Amino acid sequence: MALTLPRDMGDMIERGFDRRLRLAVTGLSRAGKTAFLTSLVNQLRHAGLDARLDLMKTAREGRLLGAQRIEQSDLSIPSFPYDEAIEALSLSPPEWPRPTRGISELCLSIRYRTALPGRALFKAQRTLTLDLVDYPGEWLLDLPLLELDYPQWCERMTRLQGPARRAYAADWLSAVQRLAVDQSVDDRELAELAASYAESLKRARAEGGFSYVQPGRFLLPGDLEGAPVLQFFPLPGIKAEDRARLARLPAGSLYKILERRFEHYKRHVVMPFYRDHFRRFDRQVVLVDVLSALNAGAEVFNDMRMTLGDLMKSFRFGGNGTLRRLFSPRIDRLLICATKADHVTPEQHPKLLALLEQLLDEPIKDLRYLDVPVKALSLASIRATETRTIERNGQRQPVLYGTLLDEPGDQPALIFPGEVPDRLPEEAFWHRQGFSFSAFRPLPHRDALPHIRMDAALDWLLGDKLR
Ligand SMILES: Nc1nc2c(ncn2[C@@H]2O[C@H](COP(=O)(O)OP(=O)(O)O)[C@@H](O)[C@H]2O)c(=O)[nH]1
Ligand SMILES: [Mg+2]
Repeated sequence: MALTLPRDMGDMIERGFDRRLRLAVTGLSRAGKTAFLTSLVNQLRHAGLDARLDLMKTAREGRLLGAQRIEQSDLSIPSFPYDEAIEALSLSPPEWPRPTRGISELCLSIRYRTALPGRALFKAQRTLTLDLVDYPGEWLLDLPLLELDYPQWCERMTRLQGPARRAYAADWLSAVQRLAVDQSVDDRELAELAASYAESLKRARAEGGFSYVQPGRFLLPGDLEGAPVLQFFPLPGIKAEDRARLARLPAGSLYKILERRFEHYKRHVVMPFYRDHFRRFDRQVVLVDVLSALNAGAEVFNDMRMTLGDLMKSFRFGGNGTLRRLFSPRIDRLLICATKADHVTPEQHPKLLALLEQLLDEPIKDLRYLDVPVKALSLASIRATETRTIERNGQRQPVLYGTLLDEPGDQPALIFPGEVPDRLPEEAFWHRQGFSFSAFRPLPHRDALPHIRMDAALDWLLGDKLR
């Protein structure tokens, strides 16, 4: 008689034997999530063949046999477009995969030989089922909203406005400042104002490079595009201490409508993400594009620092915080990566790592205190440059060799992008900024995708599960 288990129970048994792992990858948009997941899957597919995975113990010991895609476990989440990504990278000339928005998932079955002591007979083949999830880091920026009421949020957003940011929000600000909190507004006017607010966030992101944008879904609305739940905004000048007075305003007033939508957004957009997805992650990768932020200057760099500080709060769920109380997450290991390390020459990599660690100094300290294992790395998921050495003024100097993305003619060039500061830059640094990172076209590839330290990432994320 065939024995079948209810799905949940089968899931539980596999987990008990350490045979299933849910690994989530996040980062702000363009941090390199698609590239990272594509490379991760590609390296595992090529394990035991041509993938270069010396920093991954299981592979080094010759125990990693390979990986195959199997049906994902959550059929309601869009599939991660791995095949499309590989297709783009295989074009001539190769192209970067198209940007994805929202959450996606892919499932791998990894085969390996155990390293447990015992006779050859018992060096059994095992499989680890790996669920991979890609989701926007912007969504994590909404976590703090769960602890704020609408007046508190307004106050916070007003405080955020630096000069460059205010410039992007000028149209919206002048429109919203003409309104009074107690006046009535119709749906159309509200939709227009909300669209103008969302537009200012999008421009601050796309043109200004700013990453602190709230609410997170305004930038990447997914299937909520155009829904009233996304049609609200902070009212400038509102203070948390005015709460009692504001509470007495009529239900149809501008203030009351916005407050209701804000609360609705928290309950029906922010909470479900944590409840339905975040709560189920076992391990988490956070990708940070430190180099692009450095390129963009002081205000953007400091903005990214603040953004990451807030984003990382989602992983600090010890004690009796909101997250633990509401969702009891179970992430037991974290990897934080400075991506696109191939944009600088190899001797700069230690500095890039030091800078990442300084950027995330406070969150990393908090995680260590809570005893969550966390590791930081600099890596290139898909290496787009090679390193060469040139002689300049009698000195040997490493340079990058690659094809610039926005250069016509596709001629490879030798480039020295400059020095990465190994600590948080001071005022003076921004005035004598001596580097410029440009985007490269991916290298043509025949076998496994070229990378830098993806194997170290894999070792930290999976090594203990492949013994
Ligand atoms: N040189 C280089 N560029 C990368 C790498 N990873 C990502 N990029 C660049 O960053 C862009 C955004 O990456 P993507 O993975 O789409 O970011 P996502 O929005 O976080 O999914 C890509 O189109 C590439 O131009 C890398 O490892 N090396
Ligand atoms: Mg993506």
